[in-house]
Amino acid sequence: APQDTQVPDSGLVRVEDDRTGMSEQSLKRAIVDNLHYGQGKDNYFATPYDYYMAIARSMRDRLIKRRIQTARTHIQEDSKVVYYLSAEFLMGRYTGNSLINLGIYERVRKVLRESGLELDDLLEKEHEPGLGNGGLGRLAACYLDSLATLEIPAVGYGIRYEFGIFEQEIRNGWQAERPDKWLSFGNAWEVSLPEYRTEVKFGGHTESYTDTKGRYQTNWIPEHTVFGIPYDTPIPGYGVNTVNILRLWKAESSNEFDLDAFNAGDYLGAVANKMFSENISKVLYPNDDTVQGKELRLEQQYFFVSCSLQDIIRRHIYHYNSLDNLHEKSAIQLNDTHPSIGIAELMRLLIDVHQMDWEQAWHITQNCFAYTNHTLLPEALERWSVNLFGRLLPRHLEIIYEINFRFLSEVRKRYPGDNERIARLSLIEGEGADKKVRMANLACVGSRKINGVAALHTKLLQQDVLRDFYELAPEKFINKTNGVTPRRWLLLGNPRLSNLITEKIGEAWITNLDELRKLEQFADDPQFRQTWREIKQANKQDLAAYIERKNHIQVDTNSLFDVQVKRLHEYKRQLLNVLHIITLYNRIKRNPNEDILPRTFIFGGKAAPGYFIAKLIIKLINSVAAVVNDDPSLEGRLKVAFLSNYNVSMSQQIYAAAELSEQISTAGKEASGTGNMKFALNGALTIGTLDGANVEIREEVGAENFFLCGLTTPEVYELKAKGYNPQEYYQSNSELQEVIRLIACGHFSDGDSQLFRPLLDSLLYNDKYMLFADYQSYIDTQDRVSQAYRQEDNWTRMSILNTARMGKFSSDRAISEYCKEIWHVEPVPVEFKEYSPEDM
Ligand code: Z57
Repeated sequence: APQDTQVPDSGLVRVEDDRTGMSEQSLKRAIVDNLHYGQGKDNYFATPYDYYMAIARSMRDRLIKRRIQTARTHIQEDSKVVYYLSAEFLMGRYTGNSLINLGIYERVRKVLRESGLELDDLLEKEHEPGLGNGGLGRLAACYLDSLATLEIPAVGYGIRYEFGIFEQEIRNGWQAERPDKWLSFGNAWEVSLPEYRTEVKFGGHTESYTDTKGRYQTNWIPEHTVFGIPYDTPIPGYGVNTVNILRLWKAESSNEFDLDAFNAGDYLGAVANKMFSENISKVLYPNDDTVQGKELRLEQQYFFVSCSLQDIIRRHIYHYNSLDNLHEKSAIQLNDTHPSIGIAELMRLLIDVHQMDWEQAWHITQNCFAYTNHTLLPEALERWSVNLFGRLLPRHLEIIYEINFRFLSEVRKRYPGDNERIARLSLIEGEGADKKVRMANLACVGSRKINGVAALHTKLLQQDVLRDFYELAPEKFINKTNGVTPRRWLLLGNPRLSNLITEKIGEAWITNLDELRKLEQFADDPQFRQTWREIKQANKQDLAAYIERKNHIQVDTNSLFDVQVKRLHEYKRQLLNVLHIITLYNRIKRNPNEDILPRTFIFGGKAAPGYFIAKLIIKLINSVAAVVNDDPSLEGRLKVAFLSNYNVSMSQQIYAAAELSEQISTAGKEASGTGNMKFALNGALTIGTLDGANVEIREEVGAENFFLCGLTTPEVYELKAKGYNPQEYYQSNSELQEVIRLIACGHFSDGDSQLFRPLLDSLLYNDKYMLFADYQSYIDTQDRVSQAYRQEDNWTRMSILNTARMGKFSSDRAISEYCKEIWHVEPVPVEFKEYSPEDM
């Protein structure tokens, strides 16, 4: 063969280097390469979006190389793997986070600057993946970051929704929803793997038969089948070579199914069926902390769980050629009850498909699964009607009945004759036509461990919601207080503060958040305090500019930035915050010279589209804003801004600029909260009730650095038991009366006294979340906040101490506890090997 002397053999090295290299030169070449061959543009034609795509692809290349080595290492070492099953992953933008975790954010910024491009502007072109509602979905995202950073083999499994959480617009003060078309300009981060498509059955009936070995078997003959196509996104750890994956399933119609209809000549019918199948992964249900018992939702849950378990089994058999040790090599975490159908599905796969006997299958299943509960609200507990369930998943209903029969036989032995207890423990609730499958009970029975998400929440689970299960198997219960990733929530979101911290104490805090304690020594250093304040001030200015641009409201950056951002829900009590704003408004109106601390009240959050009261609260906030912001007699002392379409990207900027964090849920209602942690990490002080993780935040930062208000959980229970009457509080509080009357007379609604009636009626005559009971305590505490803010030096000191003492709330701490106490998995370090010709 002729020698190829024309081509210099360093050409091969250059291609490889462009995809993995970390030098300025190779990064620059990589971006140009991806711009040309990924986007088909040069610098004349390229838009900022093209540049964003080129940067994203350049990072993806680097991660894919490490992903391949991670996967190889996990197989070579027979590693146990964590599978995190979640209907939601609220990831936020990937690209900035990848730059951070690869450790080349500054370098890429410099490279781009040399060509007149601003990295931060380009990163804003990424359409945020909003495949979650709120806390639960964001927690899953933080946990994936920590799993990779701790070098734990892990896969996140979920649904590739075509439409994520809706985009919120404010029209005339009201929330309006628009679909989130996040995929319409392509997704640089995902890789589809059609060869791993997985079939999922729905409907039909079951038949039993005796196989050739004389064993009793069941066959499920479905009414139709759907394919799941996996889409992988790499999840890099910080400063390590481990790259895990998030595997999301997209529903596609199965060909066999279509063919029948096509062959029968029913072309349009076949296409309609195709659309039916593909509906499954179409849209995220926009409810947080409540359930909407819709058939499509159960289809979604079963669809992604079945795909994921089949995927786990496929890879396990390929590796070990047996399922006997499945539970020794897999830990499957159920993120709430949404994936809990997995318990019945794993039983079905082991028994019907892999011919295992019941006892062994049950042993494996119980030892694979663990269940995280995220709520105490009764309206958030999933219960599916047996009717619907049996129609959609006939085989699973049989399996659930069998699990229940065996479980209740054991319960009866332990508590003979205690029929009420047996009825409460049963996986099936009620009688006759409205029988329900209780998914939390299924999750408890089928799991080895059950955890709550904050100390108080776990205690209340044991005493209340899951009391019978706790009495039956106390060793299953364990607390795992939530945590948040310091990479996104400090390093990426607050570069000014991160730089200061690193300057002072080095960078170890990034992966060991307890290191922040070293900041305590500077809490009394005037120079440090000054810098600390200047940073908050600069972040406030950035946010003020955003508010000016979006809401056309001018805010005073010397005012206290008082922030409540979270989903709209009555139990979170945004309305109590509004009552305080109106209280201050009335005080100024009563006495124009009253010495009131200037405040900017910032709100953000989405209401479930069908949650009328939550939407009316948004309308009220905007109506109060319209009156307050324009009133010259206030001399700019009070401003209210509702920021529309609150999402992960926006929240990063808000936490960095916040000074007061509103965490005022009715005690006993918020399971944990995680926003509370992000605020304090960024130096905001908390005004909060003794609820969820607030209790532990206060313990860590010290009571003197936390503004406590409201009833405690036992006080709430007592008051409820003796018969809570909001009128008692109302009649004896003139300031509260003044507030309510002002809303009632239409002051904030152009004289319309009916508009806010539903809110006022619910407060005056029911007040389920006890706003009136906590009103005075909240107002008094807010007055203390105002005084404290005026002692600038001491406020700064408290702010520094809040950040310094947030170590516990790193998701790295939470995940290492899960690893040791629930999953029994160990880190598996991954080596980075450059490309070599043997890779072929
Ligand atoms: C959700 O975001 C949470 C609980 C739920 O049951 C559902 Br559904 C969605 C939240 C809790 O309300 C928060 O208190 C908690 O911090 C978060 O889950 C993560 O655990």
